[in-house]
Amino acid sequence: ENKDKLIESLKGKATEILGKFPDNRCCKYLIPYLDSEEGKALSNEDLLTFYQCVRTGIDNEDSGLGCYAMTPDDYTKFGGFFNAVIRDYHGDATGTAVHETDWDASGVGEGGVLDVRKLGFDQELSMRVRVGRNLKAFNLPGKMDQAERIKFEQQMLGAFKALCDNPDYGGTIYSMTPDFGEGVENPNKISDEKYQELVDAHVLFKDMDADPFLKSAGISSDWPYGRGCWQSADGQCIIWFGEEDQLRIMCMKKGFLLNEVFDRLNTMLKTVESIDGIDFATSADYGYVTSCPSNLGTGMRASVHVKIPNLTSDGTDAKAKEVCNPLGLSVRGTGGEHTPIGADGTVDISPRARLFIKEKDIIEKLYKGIELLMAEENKPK
Ligand code: ADP
Ligand code: CIR
Repeated sequence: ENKDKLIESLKGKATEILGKFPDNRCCKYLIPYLDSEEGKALSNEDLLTFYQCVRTGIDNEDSGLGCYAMTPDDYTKFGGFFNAVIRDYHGDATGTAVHETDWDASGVGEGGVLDVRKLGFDQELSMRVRVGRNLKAFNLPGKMDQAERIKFEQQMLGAFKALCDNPDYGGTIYSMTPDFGEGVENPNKISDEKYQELVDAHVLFKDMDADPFLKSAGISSDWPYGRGCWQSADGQCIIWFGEEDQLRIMCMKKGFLLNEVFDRLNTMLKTVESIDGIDFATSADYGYVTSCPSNLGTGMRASVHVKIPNLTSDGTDAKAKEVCNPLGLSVRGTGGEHTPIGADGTVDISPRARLFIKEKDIIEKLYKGIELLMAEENKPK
């Protein structure tokens, strides 16, 4: 009876929201899903998990996706729902595409070199490539409780120590976790000042509690337990733990050659995957599993910070988005998602595609995207 009530309430809210926000994919697909054979057969327990997955899209009416997975299994358990959302968002009209991984970028650019100086840049660009990854052995962050967050951090400490001991990386572990529970001290705890310094340097992520999308999904719960990062001695390799995905693995540096951050990340991932206890969750159809369906597949966001004062002369990113959208590029602020553009007109540009695209094609898309964007920026008025 309670089950029927929850189903009717979800469908009612979804219908109401769709009247105002027809692009809310969670609301669009949950109605036919709950009416389908698969939806009707959900046990009470699974229905509650499903509610946890879609709650963010009900609470945040302007969601584009409006759902997160709570465990890697959810993508199959609620397959009828997620499959519809995923193939719509990622533009797979065939409905049958299967994700393939390919990091071999030796054929892109000129002999594998993507040099932004060829695009007219005479100053170094800040370049970053990250991937989202999750371990099979743990729940996705939305379903983790404080104890599991601590356990996950403690398990990762072994991997981070292995990287610190590796002469190619070295480095430091920074943790925000107040304590490991039951009076156990956290040896890597940083001060609030250090945390802010690392956020300002783009090394650590911002306070997740301030993000209503993550909050409704439980992804920001128990903040700041189980949150922090490892950073290599040269500062360029970083692994976040406890953000939207269990792990965000990245390379970041200032330079001219986009392929450098891409190739170094590929090398670093091979090292990380060879460490005991690191077994990433994958899906046969969707590649690497991430919390948010937008990141499935490669889990990759490849970005640069570029200055486009003409396209941002009104102080907003409106014109930049107008130009970037048809190019398949996302525009973010200089502090990341949901932050303002830089005062000098600097924005964060990255290809939007992550699933049903190869890693090597993402980095090439970024290079070509910068070229097309700068052509618009420099067009005589
Ligand atoms: P994600 O990239 O993991 O999806 P965000 O968009 O929130 O998450 O960005 C996280 C952090 O990475 C922010 O501090 C952002 O400024 C920084 N960042 C992203 N791209 C670059 C870049 N090319 N150069 C410097 N910092 C970057
Ligand atoms: C949404 O559904 O709109 C949010 N949960 C964020 C989705 C992914 N991020 C994005 O599109 N930039």
